[in-house]
Amino acid sequence: MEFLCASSEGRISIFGVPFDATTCFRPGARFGPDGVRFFSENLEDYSPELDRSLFNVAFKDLGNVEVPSSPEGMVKAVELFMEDVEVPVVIGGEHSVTYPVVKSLVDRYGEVTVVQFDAHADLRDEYTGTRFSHACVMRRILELGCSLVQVGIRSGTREEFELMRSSERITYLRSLRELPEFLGRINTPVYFTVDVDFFDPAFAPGTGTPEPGGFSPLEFFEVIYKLPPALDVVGFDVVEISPPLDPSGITQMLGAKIVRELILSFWG
Ligand SMILES: [Mn+2]
Repeated sequence: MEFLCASSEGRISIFGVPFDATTCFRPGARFGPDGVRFFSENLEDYSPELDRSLFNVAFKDLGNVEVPSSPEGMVKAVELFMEDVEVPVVIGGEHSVTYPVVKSLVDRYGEVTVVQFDAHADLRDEYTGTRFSHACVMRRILELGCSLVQVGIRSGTREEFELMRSSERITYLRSLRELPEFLGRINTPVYFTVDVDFFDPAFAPGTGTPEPGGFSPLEFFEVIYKLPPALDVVGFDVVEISPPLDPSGITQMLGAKIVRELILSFWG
């Protein structure tokens, strides 16, 4: 099954990374890519807020990357897959899948600003015996030389929050409303990573590590619509959607709508 309105051409490529081997609490995100594709069938191609349709944007759905169960193997497999991808739209999988995608983009563009919507800082140096855990992904991305903009973070260790406050390459935005103005001052290519636990568990219960006190989909989309039109967006991902924990489907449906609205906002 392909994502709604996918075609055989275009420089934008959707692909899934069905990997959740480092998930510490409740796995299931490996079923995210196919779940989001299934629920995309229930979406309209047309976004009334943007007055744009997916039929007017050429994008492919390349299916899922074949990933081994080791995090190091996953990183290699996704990096290899990225060689044939110009503009990635990635459906996870757990958050660790973001690392090899951003690494490939940094190799290509030299400098990338990563905007992270998430409940968790993901800045641990090591977790459960691996440095490629989903709890370490933003620490690894910092090591690539990226600037990091964190939005919605409300969970982490004291050390992670101290790093957030002291690092010159991390900007922590307390309010969603500050994001458009902040990104208006950025000159580098930008990559967006949306961990679905950024949203309040009331709106997105189908995720492995829910964290109360999050944002609503309406607040998120209103900010996306206000982003500067000249922003050089080189890709995005939606991660941590776990279909086994999402019997009503609303989290997968939210993931599908994020994919549609971000494609239409950035490249429509
Ligand atoms: Mn998270």
